[in-house]
Amino acid sequence: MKTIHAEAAQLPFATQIENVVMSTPLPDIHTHLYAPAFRDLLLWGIDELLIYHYLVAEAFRYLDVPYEKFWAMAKTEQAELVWQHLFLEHSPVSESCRGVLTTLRALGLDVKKRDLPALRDWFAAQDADQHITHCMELAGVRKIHMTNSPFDDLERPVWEQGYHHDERFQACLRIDPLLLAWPETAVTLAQWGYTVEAGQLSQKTFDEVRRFLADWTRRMDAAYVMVSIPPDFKFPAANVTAQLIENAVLPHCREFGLPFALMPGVKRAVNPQLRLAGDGVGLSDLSTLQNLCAGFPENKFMVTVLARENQHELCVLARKFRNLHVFGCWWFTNVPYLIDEMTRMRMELLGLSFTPQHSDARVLEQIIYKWQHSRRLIARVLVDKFSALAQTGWQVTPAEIERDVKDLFGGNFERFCTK
Ligand code: RAT
Ligand code: ZN
Repeated sequence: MKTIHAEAAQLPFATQIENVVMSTPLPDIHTHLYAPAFRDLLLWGIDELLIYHYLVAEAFRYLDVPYEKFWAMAKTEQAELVWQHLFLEHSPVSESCRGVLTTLRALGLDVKKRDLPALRDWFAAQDADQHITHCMELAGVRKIHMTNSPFDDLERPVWEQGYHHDERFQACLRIDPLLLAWPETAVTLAQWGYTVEAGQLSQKTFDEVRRFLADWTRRMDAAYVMVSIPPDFKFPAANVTAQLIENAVLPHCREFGLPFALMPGVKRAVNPQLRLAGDGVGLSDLSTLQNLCAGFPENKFMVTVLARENQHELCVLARKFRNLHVFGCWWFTNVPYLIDEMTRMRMELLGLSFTPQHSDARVLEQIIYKWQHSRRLIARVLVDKFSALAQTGWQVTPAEIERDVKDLFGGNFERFCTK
């Protein structure tokens, strides 16, 4: 009887929680989207949606065309192949397939017609700049964090020629080649006028790497410095990656007050023939993260891990170290089953002191489905948690619900960044 009463009593605030979660504007704190000034780097439209690397990996489950033949095709042909195999010849039940349909529906397009040429016509008629704002409104995203690499030959010239800030976008400095391909990167830095030595990590080299990081942090006005690292990454260690982190990246982040975003667990190019779709996942040794958080209390670490099996340990670490901010359900964990599990576990261990999601969108319109799907799951978890509180007699006010959702959707993150 008691439960029935509690359930009946929870109904009005369940609707309110859902409404607040579905409508609160939020910053998307990690994407691969670009402001229009970066021109072709901003991907959008139905063909790009269909050849998203998450879908390409799924399509190859059914395709028997040789990899090289697929890559030699025009994007439109690749998209047709994906459409044929993942949408027409089999029902599109995977999260990435369903995402395309959620997106089209939210844009007002009729998916049941299954009419790819008509979809192409609709996208071709959009004005790119207005379309960005429209997609952000539909997703409830108020700021898109980009992933900006000085090492990208298409992107670098835009910064060097003077990028005009677009208030919808926030830059973030991505440094994977610096930490994971030092011998080649040292040559590049030397060509750009930084006095570094590839063979020897002297104090001079660390200072010059810091000068490089400072120049690009200022040029981009970056919100944080970021790297994805393989599962076997260790810290402390005598290797170049660990040395550069300790002597250049961490002092740089301290000087500029920036979080260092770490994304452990990716095994790059498990199947290189799949190109961008060919990366895998491995279990990380998070004692590495413990060593970083404990050894550098003046640094801030924002972390998402790729392996499901690392999620619990990450939560426990965040209970020990307040300089660790847990965020997002990354890549292979960005599926309803795991978002639900991870969000519940995080809330049960960390309360509301984390950022439940980022989109990792590579194609503009993906922010619509990624956020719609995640918001629904987060709302369900919150309804359960507030219902459990109601059963104790604790009452939350509408203002408190709004406060808590705002914290989850950007408030916690923004405070962490300005600490
Ligand atoms: O999720 C993705 O699209 C991956 O390809 C990666 O880009 C990953 O998110 C990363 O930032 O390394
Ligand atoms: Zn990413």
